[in-house]
Amino acid sequence: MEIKTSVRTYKFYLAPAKYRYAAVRNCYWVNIMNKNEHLDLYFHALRIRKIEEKIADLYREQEMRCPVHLSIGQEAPSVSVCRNLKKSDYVFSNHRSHGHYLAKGGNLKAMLAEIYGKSTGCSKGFGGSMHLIDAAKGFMGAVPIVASAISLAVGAALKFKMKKERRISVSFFGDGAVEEGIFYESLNFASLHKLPILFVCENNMYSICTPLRDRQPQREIYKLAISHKIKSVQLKERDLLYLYAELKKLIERIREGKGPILVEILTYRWREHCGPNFDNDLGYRSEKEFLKWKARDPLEKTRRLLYKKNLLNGRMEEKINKKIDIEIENAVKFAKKSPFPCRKDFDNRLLYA
Ligand SMILES: Cc1ncc(C[n+]2csc(CCOP(=O)(O)OP(=O)(O)O)c2C)c(N)n1
Ligand SMILES: [Mg+2]
Repeated sequence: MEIKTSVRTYKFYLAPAKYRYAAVRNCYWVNIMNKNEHLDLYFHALRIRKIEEKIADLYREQEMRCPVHLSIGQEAPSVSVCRNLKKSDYVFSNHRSHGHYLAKGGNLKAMLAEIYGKSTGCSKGFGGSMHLIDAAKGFMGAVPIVASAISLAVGAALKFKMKKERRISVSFFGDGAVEEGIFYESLNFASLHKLPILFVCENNMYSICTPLRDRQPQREIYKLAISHKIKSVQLKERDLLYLYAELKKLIERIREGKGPILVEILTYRWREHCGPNFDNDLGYRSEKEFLKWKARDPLEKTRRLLYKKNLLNGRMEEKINKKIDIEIENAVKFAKKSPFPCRKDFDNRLLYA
């Protein structure tokens, strides 16, 4: 029996024990999932990437008048968490929310219309990219005030627990959010009441242009949860199949009523903090660092893995790409031709900034 590891092929039974265990560890997530799950993950991550690349292209036309925080390069956390959730579970998000919204099943047409400020948008054109919501799909909203949605997710988890519902609440936030007090209050409360909540810290090492090392003492973010007696793990961005399998175990544990978990996922934003451009020339991070992370792209790693396992081929890839392209084209057409909110839509509404 031969088991392939990412390093080389071992004759499984002849290999020393330490290599045998490593080989099994490296492969288990490929074996426990079925073919449809593999392709589903790849499809959704690719879809998010292509949608955001389209937004980046169209942004130059200056018809989208709201800021956009793209998650190109960071699709893996969204997909590997949200594809493990049920429609009835809740997701709360931050300013970089497109991936979370789409992976949870949010409506693409309503998202693009919102970014174009149109009345058919998911916030009726009043909110823009940072105020996405699709309550029917359990995406309960994006809030751009850093860390502020963490407490909303805790509130939802409290409701699930009080009503004895087997639903879970998920809070996505960045490494910058752990510098806010509400993060610690939320961990404290969730731990005390053993709430069904998954805290997901997407650590891309930057808060706008300031690196982690200039903002926080040198220690691992996930370990902050230990003092609150919350189980916590750090996951490195590998392929989507691995992340999905790891998160499945964690999410099942929460659903069984075993209390909150904090997961820190190491990731990297490819484009500028806000906007469609690359910004490696600004001087706060280097082209070399960007290229290092780009070479580790979980989406590309997954694609290669699927080819290797004969789960994907050129024809299938062409079909997947075409399906996504057509969907995006239709959604853009819908958003562009939708009307702006009219004067009377402003009556009795709160406006967001
Ligand atoms: C309370 C608050 N402070 C400052 C800001 C301005 N701000 C917007 S995004 C951002 C960076 C957040 O970094 P992080 O949480 O790591 O998320 P990332 O942008 O890296 O995904 C900041 C400081 C804000 N929106 N809210
Ligand atoms: Mg960050």
